[in-house]
Amino acid sequence: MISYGTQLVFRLEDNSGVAVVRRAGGALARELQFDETRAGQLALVITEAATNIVKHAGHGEILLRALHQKNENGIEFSGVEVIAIDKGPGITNLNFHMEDGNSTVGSYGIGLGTVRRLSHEFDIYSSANNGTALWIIIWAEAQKPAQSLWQIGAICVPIEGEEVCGDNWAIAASQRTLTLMVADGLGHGPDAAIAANAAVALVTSHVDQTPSVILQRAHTALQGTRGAAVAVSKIDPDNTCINFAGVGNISVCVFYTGNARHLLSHNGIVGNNLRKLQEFSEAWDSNALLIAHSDGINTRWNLDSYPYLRQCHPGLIAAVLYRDFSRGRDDATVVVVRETGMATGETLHHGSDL
Ligand SMILES: [Mn+2]
Repeated sequence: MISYGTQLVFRLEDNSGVAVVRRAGGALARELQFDETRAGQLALVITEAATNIVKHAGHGEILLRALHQKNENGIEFSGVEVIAIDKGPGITNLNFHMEDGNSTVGSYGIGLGTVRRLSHEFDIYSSANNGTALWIIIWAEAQKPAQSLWQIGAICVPIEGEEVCGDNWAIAASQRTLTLMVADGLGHGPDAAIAANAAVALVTSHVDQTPSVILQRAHTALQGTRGAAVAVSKIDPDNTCINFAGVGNISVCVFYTGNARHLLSHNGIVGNNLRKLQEFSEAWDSNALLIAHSDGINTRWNLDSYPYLRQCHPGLIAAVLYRDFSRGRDDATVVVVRETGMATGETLHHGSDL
């Protein structure tokens, strides 16, 4: 299971922002002890992504964070996740631009084909007039860690102007079950973060408990804090079910082939006012997709209006939903989970038939 560092957000408005995000990537590479070659590759990839945003879309965002993953033999991998999003014109001939040497920015850029070649994980979603989203991981090591049972994508960013995020999320695996919590501390800023962090800290230590027990523990742990909206989902693929308990405004939805189910949270504030605690169970299958988000994301999104996005890596799905539905006046969190085994990453996904 991957562990995720704090996501850093860079809002790009002009070329001066490109250097800022490149330097931040350099700092992450040093922290994670990337060798010179890998650090250089990360810098190239970030520069290309950031330059493309400024050049083609005018503005957009780059999100960076450190990743850590231990494999079965206890060997630790460190990597950097790069997400680049814009609402620009989109790339009209994705296949052409994915070929090595075909640059989208004329003679200076390295081109998307090179970005893909330098990245261990790469997925892109672009649609005409609706922008481009890019999701990349570069590991410090030559080889990437072995694929785990779960594919996870997550965005968790503070409202503009705040240093810390008042939302938080955590994922923990026990055998083949996966427990996910999304928590939104009341309001935003440091006090909201204290509440959200106290809630998500329980996930690893309570990974064998049911969602309702975890929620009850969170209620106790959050006494004296501002309180939070908290939703806990536990996916059990062997028993083809997902168990769920939530209090407050966290939206959780499971998508199946052809239909979807919203999981119901009760009103209340964990740590303050837990009126009703109820656990629900829904079906899970190996093609299902879980999407959970805080109320910093508008609920009016519809996956059907994004052709092929469902097949993309969850990191890309989270990025597109954040890009298009972030309310902009609250912290925003989206977590997307699916089982591995679906073909992703190696095919190109177009948002429209260009
Ligand atoms: Mn909120």
